[in-house]
Amino acid sequence: MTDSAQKLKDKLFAHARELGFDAVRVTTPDAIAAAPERLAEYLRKGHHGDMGWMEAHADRRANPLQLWPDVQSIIMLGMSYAPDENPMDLLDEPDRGIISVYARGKDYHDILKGKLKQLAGAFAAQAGADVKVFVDTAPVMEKPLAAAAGLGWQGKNTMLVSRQHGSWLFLGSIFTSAPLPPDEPEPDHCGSCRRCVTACPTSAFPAPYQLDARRCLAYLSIEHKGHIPAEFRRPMANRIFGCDDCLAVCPWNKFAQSAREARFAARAETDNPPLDELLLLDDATFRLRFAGTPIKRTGRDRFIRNVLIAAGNSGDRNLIARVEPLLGDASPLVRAMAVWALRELTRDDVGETLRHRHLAREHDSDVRAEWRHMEEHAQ
Ligand code: B12
Ligand code: SF4
Ligand code: SF4
Repeated sequence: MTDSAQKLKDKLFAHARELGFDAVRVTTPDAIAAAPERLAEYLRKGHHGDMGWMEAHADRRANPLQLWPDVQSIIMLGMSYAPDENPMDLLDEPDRGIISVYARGKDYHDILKGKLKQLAGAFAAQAGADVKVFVDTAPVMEKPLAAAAGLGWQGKNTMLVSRQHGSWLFLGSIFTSAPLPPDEPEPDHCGSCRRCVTACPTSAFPAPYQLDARRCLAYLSIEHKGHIPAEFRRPMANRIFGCDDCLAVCPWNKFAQSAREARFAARAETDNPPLDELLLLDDATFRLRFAGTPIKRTGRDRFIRNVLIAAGNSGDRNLIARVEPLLGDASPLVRAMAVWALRELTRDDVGETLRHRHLAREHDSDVRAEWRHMEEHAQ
C-alpha cells in the first residue's frame, strides 16, 4: 500500500471524527469469510421470522463483492448513542411504556446518512474514487464487517460490542473503489460472561452468538406485523418499542461516555410516556407525536397493539376506561389486544369480565377468536 493511500486514510479518519463519528476503521470486502454460511444457517432455521427481505438478497448480503463488484475497501463507522441512565430501571414503572434507547431521539438513519454522504463526498473528491454509503437498510452485514475492521467484536448477544463504547454504537459504512490499508480485527472479549444470554426475557438466544428473531421483543414489537403470540405478552412487560436488556447488562458499557450527538437524546414525546396518554392516540396524533423518530415506521396500529399489552401487564385498573373504547377500534390488531388487556386487568373480577365480553361480542371474528383463546388459557 502506498504512502498516499495511508495519507488519504489519515485525512478520512480525521474528517470522520470532526463530523461526530466515534469510531472508524477499514476492512476489505473478502474479510467476512464465515458470514455466508452463518447467514444461510440463520435463514435455514427460519430465525428471521417474516423478514422476507433478508432472504431476498442473501447472496449480496453475505458478500459485498456481489453487492458492488468494484468495491476495494469498506470503511466502517460507529456513532455512540449511549444513554445517561440504565434503560432497565424503567421496568419498575409499569404505568409507563419503555421505548428502546435507539428510538428515543431523531431517526439515526437520517443523521448517519447525512454525515456519511458528507464524508464520502469529500473522500471521493480527494481519492478520485467511487463511493457508496449504507446504513442499516441495505443488504450489508454491518456487524461482521465492523468486527473485521476492528470497531469491536460480535458479542454473545450478536451485537457489535466495543471496548470504548460498549453496546451503544450505531453502524454505517462507506464502500469505495479506492484501495486503503486495512485495520486488524478486534478479538472476542466476552470470555466466560453470559449476562446477555441469561437476561433475555424471552429466551431468544438458542445458543450464544445466535439469535432467533421470532422470540426477540425487538422483532415482535417492531418488525412483526401480526398478533404477538400469547407466550410473549407477559414477558414483554412495559416494553412498547424494541428492547435493550441484552445490551444494557453488558459489562463493557461501563467504559461508554454518554452520546455526543444531542439529537439522539430522548424528546419529551418519546421519553417513556405514560400509557394512559398513549392509549388515546389515533393515526393523526400518532404521526404528529412521533414524526422524525424511528417509531413512526411501525404505524399507529402496531404501536397501540404493543401499548395495550403493556396496559394489560400494568396491573393498573385505572387504565380500563382507556382500553374499553379500543374494543371497537378499526384495527383488528388493536381490538384483539384490547380484549387481552381487559382480561388481564380484570382477572379476579368475574362481573367485569362478563361486561367486557358483552362489549366485545358485537365485534369481528378476530376478537371472538382472541376471547375464546383467553378462556381456554385462563389461569
Ligand atoms: C435484521 C436486524 C435485526 C433483527 C434480527 C437481529 C439479528 N441479530 O439478526 C431484529 C429485528 C431482531 C433486530 C433487533 C435489534 N437491532 Co437490528 N439489525 C438488523 C440488520 C438489518 C441485519 C442483521 C443481520 O444481518 N442479521 C443476520 C444474522 C445472521 O447476522 P448477525 O446478527 O450478524 O449474526 C451473526 C451471529 O449469529 C454470528 N454467529 C453465529 N454463530 C456464531 C458462533 C461464533 C463463535 C461467533 C463468533 C459468531 C457466530 O454469525 C452471524 C453472522 O455474522 C442490522 C443492520 C445491517 N444491515 O446489518 C441491524 C442492526 C444489527 N440492529 C441494530 C440494533 C441497534 C438493534 C437493537 C438493539 C434495536 C432495539 N433496541 O430494539 C435490537 C438488538 C437485538 C439483538 N440482540 O440482536 C444495530 C446494531 C449495532 C451494533 N452495535 O451492533 C444494527 C447494526 C443497525 C445499525 N446500522 O446500527 N435487528
Ligand atoms: S433485545 Fe430483548 S428480547 Fe431481543 S434478544 Fe435482546 S434481551 Fe432478548
Ligand atoms: S454481556 Fe457478556 S457475553 Fe454478552 S456481549 Fe457483553 S461481554 Fe459478551
